[in-house]
Amino acid sequence: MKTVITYGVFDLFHEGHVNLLRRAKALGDKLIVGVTSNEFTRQRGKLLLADSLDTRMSNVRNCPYVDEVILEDHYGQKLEDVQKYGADVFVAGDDWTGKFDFLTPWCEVVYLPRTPGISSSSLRNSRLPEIRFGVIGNGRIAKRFLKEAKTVRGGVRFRYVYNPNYESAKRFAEGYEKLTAVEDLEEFFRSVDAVYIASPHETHYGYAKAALLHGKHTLCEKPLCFSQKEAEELFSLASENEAVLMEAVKTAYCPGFIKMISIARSGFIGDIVDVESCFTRLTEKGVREWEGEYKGSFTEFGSYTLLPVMKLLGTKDLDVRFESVLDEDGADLYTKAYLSVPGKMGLCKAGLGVKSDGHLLISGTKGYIFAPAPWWKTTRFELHYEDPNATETYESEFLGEGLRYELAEFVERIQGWHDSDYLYTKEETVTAAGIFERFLKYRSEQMR
Ligand code: C2G
Repeated sequence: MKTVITYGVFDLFHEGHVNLLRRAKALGDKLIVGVTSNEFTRQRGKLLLADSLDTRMSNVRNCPYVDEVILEDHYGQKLEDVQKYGADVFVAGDDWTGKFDFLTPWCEVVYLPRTPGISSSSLRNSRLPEIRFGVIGNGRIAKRFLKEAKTVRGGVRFRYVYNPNYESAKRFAEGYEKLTAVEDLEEFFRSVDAVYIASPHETHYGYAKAALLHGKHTLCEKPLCFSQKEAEELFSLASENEAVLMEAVKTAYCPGFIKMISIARSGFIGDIVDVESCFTRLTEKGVREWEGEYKGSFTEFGSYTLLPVMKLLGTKDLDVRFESVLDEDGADLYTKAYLSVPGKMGLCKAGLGVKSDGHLLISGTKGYIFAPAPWWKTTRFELHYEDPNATETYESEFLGEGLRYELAEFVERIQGWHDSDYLYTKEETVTAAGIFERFLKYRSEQMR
């Protein structure tokens, strides 16, 4: 009996897949197919899948050429499976030619010609409604964002860029094939379905409000705004105008951070009592971070440091007080925000003018979680207990600059695949805005 094995994601199961499976089966007597898990698919760089794992596995199982379906969820598994199932032949499409030659000591490796003209990506793109995106502002973050956006499909098309300085927008657009600079803001809003706001802090609220009033889905760089009332108003506008509103706190959408928070909330280290987070980046004077009403360290990094504290202390009855070291212009070089709810406390440290270790430490009644710097790009975290031998380490991928994850989430919500904001809730955004409001008041009082 000759066993053949092959693997794939099999999203939107199509004729190309069936052809491959038919020819694979013809090479032996039994065909085993590994279907890639969602997490492993994401780890390999594909962020948006149209079908659930259940659907993808059933489609493969119902294909008449398939005898057995297994789950593929890690690197190295193909070699393990070839040995475990005694596979005689390994099959992949010829888009993979050469990639699996390392299996030849154990089995025959065959690359079959792909069926031309069809792929899961082209189906996803043609079935999903196109989302015409516009970006407001064309600074450093916009550039990084557009680079990352290329990895997120799901109908996303970045088409327009707006900047009150039209010449600057035009120069920016020249660097991209299909991006057009628009001079008039009204025309910009009329041309798009969704906007990404990447302009200076003080303009976020105004642009977000205008975008939502035009019924446009809005992804706004952090901080969304600097008062609780404004944040509440923006969310009301979003719901009245049936638009998705998300604050782009990238860490909230990254797989490693999501896993760490879920583990912390699942009782692994007992009850959470203390959360300490720190983000510093020494920054020379003369750039945006040191200018304007919202300059300084806490407004720059507070959105990150507040995130794990709000996730683990909650937002209800959250008390906060601050200590800052200010420069002669009233910008905070360094800020500590002390947060508390009954029985729990948190500390957020932010520095543009002071360097500290950017780790996250979550302390509980049975142990603690430690994520080393840069914890906001969570790739690794450790669980420690009284018994030093019981330490556990968790790892997760963090692809590129990590901005792709927030965009993928935004796109999933726009496409209506789900409507939950659990990764970064409205309450969390509103609470953070309220904390910034209190901070600005504290800081101006210090200057008197
Ligand atoms: N395929 C094909 N013709 C197409 C499209 C896909 O023959 N028009 C083949 C692919 O080459 C692959 C299989 O169908 O062998 C599954 O394709 P995908 O679902 O796109 O999965 P992929 O990302 O290629 O993962 O072992 C390799 C990977 O695990 C396969």
